[in-house]
Amino acid sequence: MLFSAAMAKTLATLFLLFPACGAPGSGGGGAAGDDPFDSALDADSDADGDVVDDGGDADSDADSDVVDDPEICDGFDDDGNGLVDEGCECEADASQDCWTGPDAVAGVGACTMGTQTCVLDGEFPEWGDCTGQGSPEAEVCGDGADQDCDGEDEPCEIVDVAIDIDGDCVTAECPPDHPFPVGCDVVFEGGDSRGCVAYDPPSSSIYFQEGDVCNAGHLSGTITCSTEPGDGLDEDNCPINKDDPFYVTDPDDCPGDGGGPFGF
Ligand SMILES: [Ca+2]
Ligand SMILES: [Ca+2]
Ligand SMILES: [Ca+2]
Ligand SMILES: [Ca+2]
Repeated sequence: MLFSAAMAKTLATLFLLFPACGAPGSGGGGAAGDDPFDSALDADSDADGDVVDDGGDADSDADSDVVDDPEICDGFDDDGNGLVDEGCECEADASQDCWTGPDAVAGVGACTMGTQTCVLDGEFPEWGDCTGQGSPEAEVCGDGADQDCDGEDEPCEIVDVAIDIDGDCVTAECPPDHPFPVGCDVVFEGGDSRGCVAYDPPSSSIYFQEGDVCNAGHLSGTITCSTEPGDGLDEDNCPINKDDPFYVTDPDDCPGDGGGPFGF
């Protein structure tokens, strides 16, 4: 087939027009093989708003949309191609918050928004990469920070509660949000070799007694409290500083005056 004169003229016109377009990234030079209308940034003018999503996809990109939206100039990656506000106009050196992940967690907890700067690349300025945005991490309970971007700091299942109690024959209480004692680490001040821990699950109270009578003394250390009931307290999970420790469920079974069950 031979080219007609009209076809040849059209091709010549197009050839002259292309280098003048100065597509982003071309540097205006238009090296051989460059296609100024096929940038990865979708800088074309086909008006369909799509970059890679023709046909409406059930995609698996980070924006969690089943069918991607067309890119709009909003600081988000609406079409799920990993680029924010590509094709949008901007003023050189301007900056804005940006986000490429799931919309639901944008700016929540550790998922802080990133920043992108408008850069002059080619003839027109355009938004650069979105950098510095946060991402979800494993939650650390009870530290006041929201690492997994669900909007809250998760309470710890177990907390250590400091105790500092004057006296002997005293009780320590787990707090309402962690009501179940599952351990302790306490020091009795006093001269008796015997110490007694009385705890009956799932009570919130632990009874501590030194010796066989209730005298003035002091108890310090920690009790460990959980959101879930435990099996009880013993030498392994609740050490005390006594050579003769007793672990019972009823305070009346601690060593006492009048010959208790342990012969004191
Ligand atoms: Ca995009
Ligand atoms: Ca956008
Ligand atoms: Ca946390
Ligand atoms: Ca959280």
